[in-house]
Amino acid sequence: MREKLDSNQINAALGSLQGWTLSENRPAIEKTFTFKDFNAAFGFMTRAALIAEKMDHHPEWSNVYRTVDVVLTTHDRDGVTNLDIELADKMNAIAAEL
Ligand code: H2B
Repeated sequence: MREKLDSNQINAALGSLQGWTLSENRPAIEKTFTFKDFNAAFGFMTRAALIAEKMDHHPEWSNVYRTVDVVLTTHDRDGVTNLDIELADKMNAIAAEL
């Protein structure tokens, strides 16, 4: 699960991850989530944090009012792995419930 993906594999995965793009300056994927209000944004972060901790895979993220900027990368591999893809997919699912 922690094999570094090459750019073809990353692009293939991004094809089914709505809103996620490859970061420009680093081997990472990113997305800006926008919610109804701060409550929804923070609810998203709370749920995502619990999942991230279970996966032992942690996002780089920041929150301003109702937006959450997320960057996912696997520091141990200095690249994007399936763990990033999996967490991105779970974050999309959480956001879809809010
Ligand atoms: N999160 C992310 N995003 N990348 C990692 O390489 C990583 C992590 N490594 N969370 C984990 C923790 C590692 O440091 C621990 C020791 O398992």
